[in-house]
Amino acid sequence: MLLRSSLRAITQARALATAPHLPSSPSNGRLPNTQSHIVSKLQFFNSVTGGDQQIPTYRVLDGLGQPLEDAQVPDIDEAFARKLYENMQLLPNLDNVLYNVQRQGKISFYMTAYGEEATIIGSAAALADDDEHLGQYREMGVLLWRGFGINNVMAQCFGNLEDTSGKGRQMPVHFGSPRHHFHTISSTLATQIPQAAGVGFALRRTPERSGKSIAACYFGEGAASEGDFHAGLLMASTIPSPTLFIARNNGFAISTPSTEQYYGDGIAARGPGYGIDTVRVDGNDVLAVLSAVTEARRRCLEQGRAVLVEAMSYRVGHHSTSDDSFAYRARSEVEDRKRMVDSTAEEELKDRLKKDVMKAFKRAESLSRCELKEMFTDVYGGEEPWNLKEQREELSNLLRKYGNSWEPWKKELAKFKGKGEELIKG
Ligand SMILES: Cc1ncc(C[n+]2csc(CCOP(=O)(O)OP(=O)(O)O)c2C)c(N)n1
Ligand SMILES: [Mg+2]
Repeated sequence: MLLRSSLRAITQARALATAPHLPSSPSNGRLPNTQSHIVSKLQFFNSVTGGDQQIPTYRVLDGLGQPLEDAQVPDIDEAFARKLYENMQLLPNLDNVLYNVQRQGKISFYMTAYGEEATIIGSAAALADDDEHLGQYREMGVLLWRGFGINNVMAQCFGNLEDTSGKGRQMPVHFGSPRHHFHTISSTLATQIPQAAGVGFALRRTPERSGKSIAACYFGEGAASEGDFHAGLLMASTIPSPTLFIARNNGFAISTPSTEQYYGDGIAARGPGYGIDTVRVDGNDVLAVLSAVTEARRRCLEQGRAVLVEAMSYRVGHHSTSDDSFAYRARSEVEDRKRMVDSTAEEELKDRLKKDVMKAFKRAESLSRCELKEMFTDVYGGEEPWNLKEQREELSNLLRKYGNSWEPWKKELAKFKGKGEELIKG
């Protein structure tokens, strides 16, 4: 008796839950907004590819650089291949010099991209030079590919008067260049991800760029643990926009290994959760990255929707010059990986790149910083607010008091164009 009345109550509740305005389909039993099949067998799952399999990793080349059987090698000419190769050599050359320059105390900070050259250059090569780039901080190679030039790289890192990114007001590696469609780096992790979804949407709504340009957003697997990752992907999926998300999974977020960063199948497994076409690629295989990102970009434009690429690599260098990674990983582990990425560049190319980089370094080192007054310019658009006026006045007064008499300040002021005189005079 009790059982019968309970069953009746459940059936009535189910009828109520199935609101009459919902699409009726005999197969889904009027469930809202779903194509899901009805099954009578209780089954849990934990894999987006089925059969408890992980998402595969796409490769074109084997470990020795030979094409895999059945792999489709991208159709590139010799000049393009050479450009790829040169940029993949230039990046570590710049890294070597700037890392050591920081160690000598000549710049305040630096971050290398050792081990991620193929991911960064291969993906840059698959983008159009006017695709909007929203990066994390390890993607200087995209700027190199786009022709930013090593003098500009040096100027930004030294913060000298040729620094077009920010007139010396940003930390090294925080590049920005409207001309190269490279949005200024902000090291607050993952902020670029929802911003990219917005930029992608703006591109879609701009007639002359719609269907032609995408927003390309790079981030690390660590940044993908931030709420902004989820906000960005949800936004790009529900308010469709041609936004290409490129997750650089290099195994570490400073000292946190990726094994502690997620329990699921990496970052790629999250794409289908947002209804986003997704691919995982071997980030050490430049041709695979080139092919995967080319196709991902094509899909972005064709569907006007987001795509996710997860590039698997290994961070060979320390996180930054503020980090000593041998405190949390074995030296031998890094040496093993290093052997895999060791350069086989021709000596002539190596020498040429080294010379070019050293020349740019010497030049950057010899240049003054921007005028000190620039510290207060471009902070806000429009009229200068009272707080900046007050701060400038305070600095001027201090400079008048100590600028020409106290040795440490005199020495520091000598580094600026005009030696701070414009502020002293007021
Ligand atoms: C919001 C925020 N939290 C923490 C940090 C400190 N931080 C800087 S880089 C980093 C690790 C990021 O790792 P990942 O995204 O994997 O990028 P990778 O450095 O490996 O390229 C952390 C935690 C930060 N910059 N911003
Ligand atoms: Mg990482």
